[in-house]
Amino acid sequence: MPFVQATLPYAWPYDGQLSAGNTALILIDMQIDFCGIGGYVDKMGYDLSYTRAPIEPLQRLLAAARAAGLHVIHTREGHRPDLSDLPANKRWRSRQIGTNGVGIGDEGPCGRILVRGEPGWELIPELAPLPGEPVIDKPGKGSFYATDLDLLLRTRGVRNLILTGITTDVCVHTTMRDANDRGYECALVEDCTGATDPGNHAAALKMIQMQGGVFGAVASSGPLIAALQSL
Ligand code: C5J
Repeated sequence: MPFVQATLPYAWPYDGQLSAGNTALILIDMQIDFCGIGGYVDKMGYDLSYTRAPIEPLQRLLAAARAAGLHVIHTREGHRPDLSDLPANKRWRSRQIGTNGVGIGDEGPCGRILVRGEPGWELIPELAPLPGEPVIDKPGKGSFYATDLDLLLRTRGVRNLILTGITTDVCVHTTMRDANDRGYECALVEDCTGATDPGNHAAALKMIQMQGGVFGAVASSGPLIAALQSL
């Protein structure tokens, strides 16, 4: 029974039932607005190196997942151009931190911030989806809320989720918590995720490991890739 031995706090998945058919790699919000020069996170004044750090390890993990035949699913956070799916409080709060009161839905250096169809909302070219790989458009932080992700996973017989992307403490954690409640067996890949604040990244990894793995397990890409290569 294949386990990824180097995961914390337990060898993942819990029962060794790891196969290409029952496992999906999910890449969360690897968008220009979050990790591109001039995107939303850059404009907020954060150090972009933190959200760009996962790109290279994730390229290697993505190649291994595709070679092993895993399901690969990408997500994008964004809103309709008329902003009818953007809650007023989300917009208001984003304007508090943005430069000159500019927030979600407003014009930024890469088009309107986190608006579907705008350049900044696009996935970065380094991790572009292949034809046939679903892209989930989500209006919120979690990948299940107001999307058909759960339907896609269940229809494909997926029960193990390998979670990557940005940001560790927001969209990746929200997705992991929700997935865990839905019964998915989750592993978050520490070097294939990143946060705007390294302290938050570390805390997010620590939280997962309490209570015997309260939301699942934490993996790193090296041992995970080795496990995928032996499937
Ligand atoms: C945020 C995300 N941080 N993808 N979105 O607003 O984590």
